[in-house]
Amino acid sequence: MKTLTQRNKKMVLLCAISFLNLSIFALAGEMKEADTTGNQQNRIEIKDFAFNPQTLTVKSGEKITWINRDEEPHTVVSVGKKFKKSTALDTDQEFTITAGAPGTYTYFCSVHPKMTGTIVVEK
Ligand SMILES: [Cu+2]
Repeated sequence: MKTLTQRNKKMVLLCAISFLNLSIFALAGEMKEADTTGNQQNRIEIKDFAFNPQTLTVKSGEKITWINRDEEPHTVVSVGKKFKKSTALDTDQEFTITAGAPGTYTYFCSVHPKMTGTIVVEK
């Protein structure tokens, strides 16, 4: 009888350990997922003569990629030439820069100057 109780205790302990292990696995999985998202590129879609999202917040050193989803050519030009300008982007063509010093950067499309967007670079 005594041995049975001890065995039961052992089983309970084993169950607890495997449950803990599972929780740790779940936690590690979540952390990995969050990490992957953080490493993803920051994308701005150009569609229907607008930059989407209109304002994008990134961290210094991260890449920012614009992609033109319109049938019209568009450009990305920094107000005050704070970063390199793109060529005229054809449909599905991309343009990438690396975010520099923290600050707020506005840009526009030189073909359609009413198209504007903002990039906020954080430390
Ligand atoms: Cu345009």
